[in-house]
Amino acid sequence: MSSTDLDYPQQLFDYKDGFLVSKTMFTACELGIFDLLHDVGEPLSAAAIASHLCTNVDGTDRLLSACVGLKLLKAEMKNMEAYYSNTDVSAVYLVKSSPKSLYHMMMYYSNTMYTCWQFLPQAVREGRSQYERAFGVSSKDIFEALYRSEEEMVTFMHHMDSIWNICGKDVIQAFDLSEFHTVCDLGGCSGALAKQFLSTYHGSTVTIMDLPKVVQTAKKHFITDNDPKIAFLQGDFFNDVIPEADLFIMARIIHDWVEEKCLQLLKKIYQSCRPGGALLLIEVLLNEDRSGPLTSQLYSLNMLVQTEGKERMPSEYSKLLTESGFRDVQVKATGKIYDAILGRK
Ligand code: SAM
Ligand code: ASE
Repeated sequence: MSSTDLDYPQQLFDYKDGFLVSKTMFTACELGIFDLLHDVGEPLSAAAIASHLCTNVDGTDRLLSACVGLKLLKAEMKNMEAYYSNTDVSAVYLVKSSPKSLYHMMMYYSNTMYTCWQFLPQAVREGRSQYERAFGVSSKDIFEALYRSEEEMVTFMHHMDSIWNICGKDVIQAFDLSEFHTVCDLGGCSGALAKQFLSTYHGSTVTIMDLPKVVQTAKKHFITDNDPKIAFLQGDFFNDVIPEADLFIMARIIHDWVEEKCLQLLKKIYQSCRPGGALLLIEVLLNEDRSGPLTSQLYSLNMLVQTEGKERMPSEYSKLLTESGFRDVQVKATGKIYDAILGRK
């Protein structure tokens, strides 16, 4: 820390205001400010925006102004009045109908995660999920709690989907997987990553195995085209048969569970994996020396407040895979949030 930081702790002021920044962006998304400016296609005044959205003019004016400070909106002055429009980043990522929209991710953060994180001190004291305290749902299985209503399940699934439109290609192309034809995506949710896989490896087919109510919700709310290369299988990967495959994909699965359940699941996958086959894990990674990345460190706290899992270091994933029978474990960093780990049978 330089002496100027000690005289004036800007860093701490920025951190303290972090949640004010998040909540401002979430609120602008929730109220539909970016959607309105996109639909209208021309700059609007605060009064016009408030009138369209049925919101208070003064409150809307302050929210718009803060969004300008955050570079989520641009303001231009005409006759002493500000006219607002989307910046490029808002147009691509915050407009709900955009192909790369993060709208649902923002809503999941603003509602579910924000509520859970109010109990971070309790989570650290007790070393366990605060889902029950936050939402009053008690359940042995964290996913039963996570899917406490159909609406919540749809938001969670959209949130899970949205990242793969942005960094799905990077994780799928981290290794050359073209030799694997029969692929099984365990806990593959609505199939966003499976689609990215098939758009790179045309000669393969993917079976997505997920809980029955997730598969039903995927079919009801997410499947727009009937891709013959994608099949859904309803089941519980802990208690039901895992189909045979050349390649198993598990994206953000291992980080949900305690060591013992991870090993139980990985050993079961090894049994269903064809000789010469492989397992691809997709997870955020922690540095071995605990130096970061900050995103992974924060996500590990999120796993504490929401699940029974945690984020891990490459050495921890290598150990889990090796103990389950896999060999030649390779770790590839993509430079984005999620990295890839491959183990072979
Ligand atoms: N792989 C997806 C991704 O990265 O976008 C989804 C990851 S999400 C954190 C975990 C997934 O595992 C959910 O889709 C959940 O329904 C599924 N899941 C949880 N428990 C399961 C079980 N016992 N059997 C099958 N799927 C399960
Ligand atoms: C899970 C992943 C997530 C279970 C609950 C979750 C995420 C949010 N809640 O497996 C996504 C990854 N983490 C973050 C912080 O976005």
